Amino acid sequence: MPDHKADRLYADPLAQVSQFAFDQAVVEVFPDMIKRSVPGYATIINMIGDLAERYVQPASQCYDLGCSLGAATLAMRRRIRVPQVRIVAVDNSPAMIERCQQHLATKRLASNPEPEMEVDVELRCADIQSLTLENASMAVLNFTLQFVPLSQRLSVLEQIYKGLNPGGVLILSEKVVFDDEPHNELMIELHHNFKRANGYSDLEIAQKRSALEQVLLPESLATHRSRLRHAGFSSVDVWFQCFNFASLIAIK
Ligand code: GEK
Repeated sequence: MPDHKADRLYADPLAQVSQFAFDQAVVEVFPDMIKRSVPGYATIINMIGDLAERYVQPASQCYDLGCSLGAATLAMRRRIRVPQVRIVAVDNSPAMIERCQQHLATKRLASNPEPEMEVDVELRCADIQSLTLENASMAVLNFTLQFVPLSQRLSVLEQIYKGLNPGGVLILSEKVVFDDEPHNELMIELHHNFKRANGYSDLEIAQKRSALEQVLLPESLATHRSRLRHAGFSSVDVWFQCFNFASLIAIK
C-alpha cells in the first residue's frame, strides 16, 4: 500500500484560496503532488544520486536544503561510495521533517553493503536562511530557493559557497521565468498541459496557481546564473530543463 494519498487538495471549488503552505495536508499527498506537477522530477532526483557518486568526498558532509520527504537525501545515500559521509537534511516544516524521519527509517536499506560506506543522515527542522554549512562536498537546493524571499537568496547562496570545500558542487533546481513574454506564456501552457495529462483539472491548476502566487517567486535563468557567480561559484550552467523547470550545477 502506498504511504501517501493522491493529491486532490484543489479539486473542489474553494470559496477562498489561501496561501500555499507545507502543512500536514500537503505532507499527506506530497510525493503524488510533486511527481504530477514538476516535469522531470524523477530524472533530477536520479541525477542527484549520480552527481553524489561523482562529487562527494570522503569524510565530508552533504546538505539537502528544503529536503521535504527526503527524496534527494535517499538518492544521495544510495549512491555515495566513499567513507565517513554525513548527510544533513534540513526543512523548516515540522510536518515534513516528521514524515521524512519515518520515510528514511522505512527505506533504511541494505544498499551500501560495505560497512565503512554507511552514510549517516541528520534531520534538522530549521530555516536554511540561518544555516551554517561546514566541510561540504555537495549541497542540494531542489526546488527550495524559489520559496525564499528574493532579498535573502544571495545570502543563502553565499553561506553555501562558504561551507563548500574547493571542488564542491551545488545543485540548484527551480521553476523559472523567461524575459520573452510569448516564450514565457508558451512554457506555462506546456506545463499546464503536462499537469492536465497527469490528471489535474483546469480548476485544480487555476486554484493551485493562485495559492502559489505570493509564495513561489520564480526568476530567470540569467538571474540565477549571475547570482551564483556573484556568490563566488566559478563554473555555473544548466544541466536539465523541461519547459519552465530547470536545474543548474554550480562548482566551487
Ligand atoms: C525534493 N527538495 O523532493 N528553510 C527550510 N526549508 C524550506 C524553506 C526554508 N526557508 N522554505 C521552504 N522550505 C524536495 C522538494 S519542496 C518543492 C522541495 C515544492 C521547504 C518546504 O517546507 C518544502 O518542504 C521544500 O522546501 C520545498 O527534492 O514543493 O515545490
